Order: sequence, then structure tokens, then C-alpha cells
Amino acid sequence: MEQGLPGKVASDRPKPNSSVVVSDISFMQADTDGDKVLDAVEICHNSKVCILRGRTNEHIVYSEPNWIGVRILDVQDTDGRDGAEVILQALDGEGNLLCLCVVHDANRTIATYQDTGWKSIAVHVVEDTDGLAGKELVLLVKDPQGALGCVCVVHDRNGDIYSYQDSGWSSVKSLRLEDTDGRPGTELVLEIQNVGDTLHCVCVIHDATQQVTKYSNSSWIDGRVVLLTDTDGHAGNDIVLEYRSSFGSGIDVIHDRDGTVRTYTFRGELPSIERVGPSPHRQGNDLCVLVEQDELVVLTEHNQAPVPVESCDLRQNQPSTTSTDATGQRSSSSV
Ligand SMILES: [Ca+2]
Ligand SMILES: [Ca+2]
Ligand SMILES: [Ca+2]
Ligand SMILES: [Ca+2]
Repeated sequence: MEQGLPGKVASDRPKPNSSVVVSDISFMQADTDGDKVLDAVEICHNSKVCILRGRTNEHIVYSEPNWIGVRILDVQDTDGRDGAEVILQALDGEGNLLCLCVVHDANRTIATYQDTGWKSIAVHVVEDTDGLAGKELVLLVKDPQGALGCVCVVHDRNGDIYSYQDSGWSSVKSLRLEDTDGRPGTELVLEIQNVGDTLHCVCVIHDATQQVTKYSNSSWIDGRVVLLTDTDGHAGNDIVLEYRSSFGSGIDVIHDRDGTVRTYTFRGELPSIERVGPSPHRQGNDLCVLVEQDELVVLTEHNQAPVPVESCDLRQNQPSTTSTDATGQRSSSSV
């Protein structure tokens, strides 16, 4: 935990089930100067970053005069060049954000990222989103009322910040990182709610091409992304959405690779996905789903309509490399 920081920092705490970077790192070892020898990174004097170079024992202090508090969020390669960068948030005496800063120890510089609109940010992940060397910083920026300002991606390799936003976006219910299009770079899969707290869209940010693909349906009352898995045998994970609508319920399988959606509708309450396993007909996984309380159906790309089955036993088709737990959800998937 950080030392001596004003209490306001606590409001930046992540909500459960979000993937906000929570590690307030007070000490860690990483090769920060790129010489392949571990260096020691720590918060020192409450508001400075100190690096002890492993090879030379040189002690280097990084700080700015107005930094009153500092949190180290992560240590990762963000510029694609040798050495891991130190990613930090610097705060003023009131706990307000001064900057998201990146210490490039290899060349002894600090890159500063800030914007007048960044009153509150949560750094969600450090991940390669653009398919180019170095990991990007993914931020959720909120206005003082807590409404979503933007999803911003900081490209430390060249200093570019891409801001993704839409007037209909009120809050982000979940943010997952998956390759959904089979092309370089990890996509950001967002469940976005409108002001009424109902599902506005599943929106996929393709940071590599700076494009946002919006999947929405006016009949949705409520919905949630339950699974990302490959259902069609093409590169990229497909997005499985359960929803309630004015007509009943349904499952949408979103193929972000080509922007198509396969919709299955049911009369009753929300269906429940019982198992996920390799399709006997083709590459990709089938979904076995309990619908209408007691009917089992398999959703397969092979058939347009759900296929009634007696049981969800897909075991004979499962390759030994796929780990599937008791609920049938692959452990590698974000559920
Ligand atoms: Ca080193
Ligand atoms: Ca680097
Ligand atoms: Ca990158
Ligand atoms: Ca991709």
C-alpha cells in the first residue's frame, strides 16, 4: 500500500469483477534499463521512484517537484524497446491526479500523460492492443459525476493517446481483453450501459485500426457477456451474450472477425450454458444450453437452429488439451 497518500485515492479502487490494475507496488525487481540484469524498483521518500541498477549498483531517483503521492501501477515493457518501464500515477496534495507517467529507465526519462478531463482514471490493463511492440495502457476516464468520459489507450511507444467515446455510453459494466478478430492486437470487449443502466451495446474496440464495432439490439432489456470462446473455428474468440428481450430471451454469438451475429431466441427466462466443447462437425466449440427450464439444446455453427439433445455430454469429443471445468467453461475463457 502506498505511504502517506491522501485518502481520496481510495475512490479509485476497482469494483469487484473488474480487471483494474490494483497492484500498488512498493517494491519489485525487473530489468528496467535493458541490460538483462534485474534492477530494484521502489517507492522512496513517499513520492519518488527509486531504481537501484543491478549491474552497477547505481541509485537513480525519478520525481517531479509537484508529485506529493506516487503509486506504481505496473512494471512492463510499454515502448517495445529493451527494458521494462515503470507505470505510475502521480498525485497532488489533495489526491488529485497529476499524471499517468511512465519512467523509461533505459534512457532516464519520464513520459507524462495527462489531460484536463482526466479527473479520475482507472488503469484497467497493460496489454498489447495495437499489435505493435510494447504494451498499451488502457484507461477508463470518468467525469466528476462518475459518468464514463472515455476509454483511452495510451501508446507509450510513440506517445499517442487514442480516445474512444460515444454519447450513448454511460458506464462500463465489464471490460475484457481478448483477440476477437484474429488479427494482431488484443481487442477490448466492453459491455456498455446507458443512463438507465440497461445494456446499451457490446462494443469492441479494435485499437490496431482505431475502430469501434457496436453490437446492439433495441429489443434487449438486459444482457451480459457470459463467455468468449471460438465457436466457428476461425481465428479470434467469439462473444457469447445472454439477453432478455421484450419477446423472451436469447443468446447472441457475435463473430467479431466479420461483424456478424448469430441470434438464437427462446420463449422463457434466460437460458443457461451448461457445457462448452469441441464441435463434432467442424472446428470450434459448440454450446450446450438449458432452455425453457428443462430442454437441452446444442448451439452449433453447423446448424442455423438449436439442436435438441438428450444430454450435454460432449466429453467424447473433447481434446485432451482443453481444460474444461465442471460447469463446462474453459478455464482459459473470461467468464
Ligand atoms: Ca538491468
Ligand atoms: Ca521498454
Ligand atoms: Ca503494442
Ligand atoms: Ca485482434
